[in-house]
Amino acid sequence: MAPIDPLRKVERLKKTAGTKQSGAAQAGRIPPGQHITKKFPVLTYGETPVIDKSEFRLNVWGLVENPLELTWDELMALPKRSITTDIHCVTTWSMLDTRWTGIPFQAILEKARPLPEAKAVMQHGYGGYTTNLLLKDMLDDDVLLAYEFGEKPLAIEHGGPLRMLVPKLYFWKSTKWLNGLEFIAEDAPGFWERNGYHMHGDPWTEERFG
Ligand SMILES: Nc1nc2c(c(=O)[nH]1)N[C@H]1C(S)=C(S)[C@@H](COP(=O)(O)O)O[C@H]1N2
Ligand SMILES: [Mo]
Repeated sequence: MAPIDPLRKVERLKKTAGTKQSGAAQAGRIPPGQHITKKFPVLTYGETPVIDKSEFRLNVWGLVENPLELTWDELMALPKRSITTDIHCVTTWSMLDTRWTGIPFQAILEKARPLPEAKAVMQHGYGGYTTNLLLKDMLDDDVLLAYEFGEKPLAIEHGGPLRMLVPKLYFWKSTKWLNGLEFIAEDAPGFWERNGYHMHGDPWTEERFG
């Protein structure tokens, strides 16, 4: 499959965003310009990395008191949490009542202890994907390092073994194949943000493009 040119993709999305209608029954749960999908689409830019759990590492670094390099087993020893939530992709699909299990981001914060000057987090994925978030947007208790979807191990195409999940923002803010969390002093653009996507990405105010 030919790689998608990110800028062309953004131009195409700008034309189609907001053109699909949502069912009245679900009004209030579907952000403007979104429609419901039942089948979980796969959206990946580039190759799908295959990560063996024995090789897996999660690195946490930058403005933290205690940088971490966690193996899969060390990660699994942390507290876990299951949630049911809605997810919203900037390409206009939303999925309601998705079921996830993972480690609360809060548990990572407790171990790594960010310094007061840490204002933003750059998520990193195997393969080089990055996306930026303000730390204050990651403090909700539904922000997970997710490893199960629908009570099953997270499928590789959806980011298995581990992905970020930040349900309240567009889904590009949830890095698949997560392997790094970098705490930084100022917000800085990640991959899609450098290619035209919004720095923040709130679906309710349609922060699609920057
Ligand atoms: N590592 C990585 N994470 C990623 C992406 C990607 O290409 N690589 N795509 C993002 C985008 S644009 C979306 S919409 C969601 C898609 O997740 P899904 O494939 O599980 O639906 O993952 C996000 N996280
Ligand atoms: Mo996306």
